[in-house]
Amino acid sequence: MLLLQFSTSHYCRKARLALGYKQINYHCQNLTPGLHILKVKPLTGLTTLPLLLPWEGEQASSLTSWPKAIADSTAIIKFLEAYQPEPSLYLPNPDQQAEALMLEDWLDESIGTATRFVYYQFRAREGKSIDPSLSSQIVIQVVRRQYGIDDATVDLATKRLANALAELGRRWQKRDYLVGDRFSVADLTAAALLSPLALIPEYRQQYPWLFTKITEIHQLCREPLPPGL
Ligand SMILES: N[C@@H](CCC(=O)N[C@@H](CS)C(=O)NCC(=O)O)C(=O)O
Repeated sequence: MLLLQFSTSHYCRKARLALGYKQINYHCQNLTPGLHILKVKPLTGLTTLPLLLPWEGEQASSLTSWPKAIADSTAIIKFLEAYQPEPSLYLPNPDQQAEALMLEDWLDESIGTATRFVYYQFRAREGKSIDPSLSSQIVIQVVRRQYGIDDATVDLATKRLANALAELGRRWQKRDYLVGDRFSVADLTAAALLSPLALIPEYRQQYPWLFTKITEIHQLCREPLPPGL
């Protein structure tokens, strides 16, 4: 399998965590932001990464009626569950599974975006010294413009993150897992999409339990720890 990715993207990290959890052999190809569109759009019609090419590098006999290219981390996990059901990231109890998928969607659509806003604001300001090179600062400015990251939107994202962390903390501190009594797509998604916060000192100080959890989940999924951990 081949995963097309941006090496620093937290959504691509989510796909890698799922592949690692299932111990599926795969290769990564890192694409250049902007130029990636030339390669990605013809394959799926979308411009976002991650993108999984399940049969790239596999024997021709593996070619089946399964899709040739899968865009979106949620669709990638759904595909991996069908391709290799064990160990499962989905829960056997239908109500708990519905809750896990709802949390995955909330984390993808709301919290992963809020993390991006807070992270790129930090990298442009207090965290500029992490990589003050011109090329890095240009990428940061392009991302800020692309997503409309400014003081007002970061303020909203910061509040959304605080509410999300209160809810996740309440669940994770009560039990080991966000839903049910075993690891699921909900835990994996939270660990991936909140991982950029590991570089921000305020979050490290205020939410130590979060980074313990992110570390444990990366170890479980055999994925190198995110920057800062
Ligand atoms: N819902 C998507 C979000 C993916 C996403 O936002 N990817 C960003 C990188 S973090 C991207 O590819 N941005 C480039 C673009 O939109 O052209 C998923 O879960 O895969």
